Amino acid sequence: HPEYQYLDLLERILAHGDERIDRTGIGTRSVFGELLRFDLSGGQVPILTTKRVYWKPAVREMLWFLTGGTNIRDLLKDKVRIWTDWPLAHYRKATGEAIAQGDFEARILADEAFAAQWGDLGPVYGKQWRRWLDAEGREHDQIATLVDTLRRNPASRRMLFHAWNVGELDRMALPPCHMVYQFHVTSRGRLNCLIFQRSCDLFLGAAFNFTGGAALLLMLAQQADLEPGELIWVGGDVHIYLNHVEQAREQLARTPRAFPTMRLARKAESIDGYRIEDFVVDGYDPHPAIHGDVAV
Ligand code: UFP
Repeated sequence: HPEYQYLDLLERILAHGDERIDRTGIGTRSVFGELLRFDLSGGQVPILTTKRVYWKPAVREMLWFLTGGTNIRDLLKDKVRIWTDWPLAHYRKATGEAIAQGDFEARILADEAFAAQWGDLGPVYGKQWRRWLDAEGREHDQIATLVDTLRRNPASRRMLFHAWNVGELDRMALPPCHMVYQFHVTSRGRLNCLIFQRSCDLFLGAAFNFTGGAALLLMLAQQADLEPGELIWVGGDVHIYLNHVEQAREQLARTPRAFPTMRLARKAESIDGYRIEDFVVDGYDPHPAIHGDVAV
């Protein structure tokens, strides 16, 4: 079962990871340089089964990246709360107000000016993917260019998009983790995607990143009239936070079940036309969710 690639990595990090204090102060066990590959050609996607993964928020996040948005307000409208921690921490620090997460989110939703001031994450993924600003002041839509190249010149070795915009890193709430996506089309018309993720919270983040990546691959394949191929994930610093160790052990005690299938119910008019309702996941029968706190 392909999920054992993930579980074996989890186990190896618990057993042999280098233990160190990280930026968040929580501490991690970490390894460097890992590769996992998942074959999507049969319709199955790597939505982990050894714990429930909330795949809809992961897909919604990917759709939000594609809109080019960088404000958490649009995510909150879809009830996706995974990016709130960073603006919330910033707000608390800047104002000294001990506001609860729910109250902060309610204000972001209710008050557009408040959202503009406190809900923006800076030039994160969406901005770089859709409106990378070069030194001459021109904007580059890397996604549109990618779709165009997939259609016109699928043998290209230059099909990628990148979020690590060095000159804008200091304005981002979090520098990109999954920072490069490279694509490859086989002679038989299968679309492969390689994700390079410089830093990976293997217990919480990875499951989301695989799911979002799979959704992206399906959309791009459909737009370019290709069949889904492999999703290849490369991790730089792959770590388990010390406050996730018990949860990881619990997950390791479970046996994976068959991966679900994911398909698109319709072909959107462009890469910008997909909605969450277009994603159909069948046969997802995971073990129960396991909670873990996000390191901010
Ligand atoms: N992280 C992920 N996946 C993501 C994301 C963040 O695993 O999609 F946005 C984790 C990795 C790391 C932390 O634990 O968030 C980012 O911290 P740093 O910038 O110090 O690597």
